[in-house]
Amino acid sequence: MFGWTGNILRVNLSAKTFKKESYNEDFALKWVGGRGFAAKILYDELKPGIDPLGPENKFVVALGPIAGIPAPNTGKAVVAAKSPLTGFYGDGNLGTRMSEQLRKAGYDCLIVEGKAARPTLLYIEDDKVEFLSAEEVWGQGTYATNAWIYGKYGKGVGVLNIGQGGENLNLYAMVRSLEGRAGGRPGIGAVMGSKLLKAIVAKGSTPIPQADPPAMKTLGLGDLRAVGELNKKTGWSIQSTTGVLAWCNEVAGLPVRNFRKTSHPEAWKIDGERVNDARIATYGCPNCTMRCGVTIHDHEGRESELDYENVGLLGSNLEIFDLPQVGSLNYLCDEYGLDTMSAGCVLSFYADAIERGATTGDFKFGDAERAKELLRMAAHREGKLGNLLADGTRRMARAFGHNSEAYAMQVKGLEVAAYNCKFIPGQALAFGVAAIGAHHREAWIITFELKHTTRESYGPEKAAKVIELQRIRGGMFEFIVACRFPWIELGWPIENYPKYFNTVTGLNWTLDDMWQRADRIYSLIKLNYLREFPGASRGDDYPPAVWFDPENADKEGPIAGRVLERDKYDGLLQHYYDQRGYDRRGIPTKETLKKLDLAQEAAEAERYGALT
Ligand code: PTT
Ligand code: SF4
Repeated sequence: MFGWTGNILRVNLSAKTFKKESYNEDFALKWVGGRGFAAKILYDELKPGIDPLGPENKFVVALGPIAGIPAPNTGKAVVAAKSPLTGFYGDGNLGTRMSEQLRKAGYDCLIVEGKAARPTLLYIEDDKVEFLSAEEVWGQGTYATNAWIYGKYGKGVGVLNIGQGGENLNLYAMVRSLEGRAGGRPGIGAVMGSKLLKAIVAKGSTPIPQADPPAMKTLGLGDLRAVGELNKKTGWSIQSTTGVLAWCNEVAGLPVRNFRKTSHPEAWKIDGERVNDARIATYGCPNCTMRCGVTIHDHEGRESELDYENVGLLGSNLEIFDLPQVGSLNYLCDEYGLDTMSAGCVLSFYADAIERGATTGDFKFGDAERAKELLRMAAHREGKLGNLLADGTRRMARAFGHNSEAYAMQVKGLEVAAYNCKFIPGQALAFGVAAIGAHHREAWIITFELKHTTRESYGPEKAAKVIELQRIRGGMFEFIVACRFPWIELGWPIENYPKYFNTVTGLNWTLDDMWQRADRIYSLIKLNYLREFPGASRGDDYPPAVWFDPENADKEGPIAGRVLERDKYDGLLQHYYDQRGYDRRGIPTKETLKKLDLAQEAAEAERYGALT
């Protein structure tokens, strides 16, 4: 077997034991790696109903066949667990040298079980595993923790760590890497915190097994250079992801005032041009010649790395149009290890709920200083309010009542990304049916929808596009494990990815082989959801109710008077189910499960009444 090490490292923090386990070729070919490995392992090993913050939950780091190989943008890793925010499978994908170092240590996957007795740093070096004290940095943010680790081990190691948010079990706490990236939106950092696992460091010395190393070296290094050239030519990295803000504002798709409005005259103050003007440095993940991270000085003079999602949800959505202040909120999320996207939605929901009279409080849209205090309180679960804010919008809405769930911007418990779908049906569907809740990772259909189709359409072509993107974005890139940006932002041909995969593994897969695995993994995550929530219905695949509310329509601008239409959305959802081979409740049919080779997993789900 080439491309896979064939090994999983299983660590038990309670017993301070570890085991090198091997897996066979059938497992590798069926689940490939990354999200595929994580979803399968967690499905098989976790009983439905367990407490995500209890020792029975497992924290998984999973890599894929091309992760860590010098080739375009392979410096990524998947982190996964049962999510404390959504109650079912959750994951994230972040830039980290772990991708290479864990594989060089001999493992494609790490499973962490149990709970440590004291704050722990898990150190992995080839066959050695050590359970070291992290008490010195417990209570500290990710910047100090990264500096401490850097001081001990230098820069060549793979590092994942958490901040105070993860330690205090904030339900949208993230995992952060030494490279400053963050992943695991649905509270995967809180799962690390629940295990008193402050950090993981990995270092390896064995080359990753490859079918044809010289061919891969020539191909990978040549393509890294070519992607770098293409990037220079397109100029994409000048604004990077923050370039999206001006476009969203123009097409009435920007979140403003808890998604009440879709554009704002002051949006230009925080757009990509302003971010580039304020740029002080450029960041990149390992094996990347695009380097999309842009840092600016925040209000307090610290260096803060901005992406579109962060600016949209901590900026326009809170009506904060002061870039350094947005930088400060972003910095605090990184420092505490909170997901900027959920944090932005939590704060905007809180301001909205106060304004609409569902609760009382002293926070208003536009108040950056109070927003900073609220983030601190949420990260530390300070007092009643801190606890409330740490639980995410769905639980907050349940606590507030007064029909506030209608404008809590989440699907399946995960807060929506920075695209205001008041009248963008395809993107609304993409959020509704995204595997782990309302993440744009799965299907970012908005540009296709607004550039190549009409906003009015709820036709089958949009359902088909969502599935196509789910296969590519939520599928292939998540199981071979590479960053999707060369493809999506520079138009780097998608056919290159099976080429890298085949050169590393010695196989001969086509894109269709990739899509087959993508569909299997997507449906396995669906089974995981159904097993956790038997009786789930198509209503679970709806976006927030406020997007259907005529009272919430824009009063002026390109979509004045328009919102999503419920009966038409329902029709679009049905197109999606039909094309996926799911029944009217959104449950995969027996034939579909058989076709996807999920019969054994389906039988398991059936025991919990998930398919009836
Ligand atoms: C991702 C999500 C995103 S998606 C952003 S900005 W984006 C936010 N980044 C955060 C951050 O930073 N700090 C923080 N405290 N919270 C944050 N929350 C948000 O997290 C990310 C890039 C980006 S920037 C995107 S779109 C692409 N995502 C990829 C993906 O998901 N898969 C893949 N194979 N390739 C991808 N390439 C791009 O990577 P989550 P990252 Mg993160 C600081 O993982 O949980 O999915 O959350 O991944 O390495 O930080 O890079 O406009
Ligand atoms: Fe990381 Fe950006 Fe490069 Fe992707 S394009 S690997 S997110 S720096």
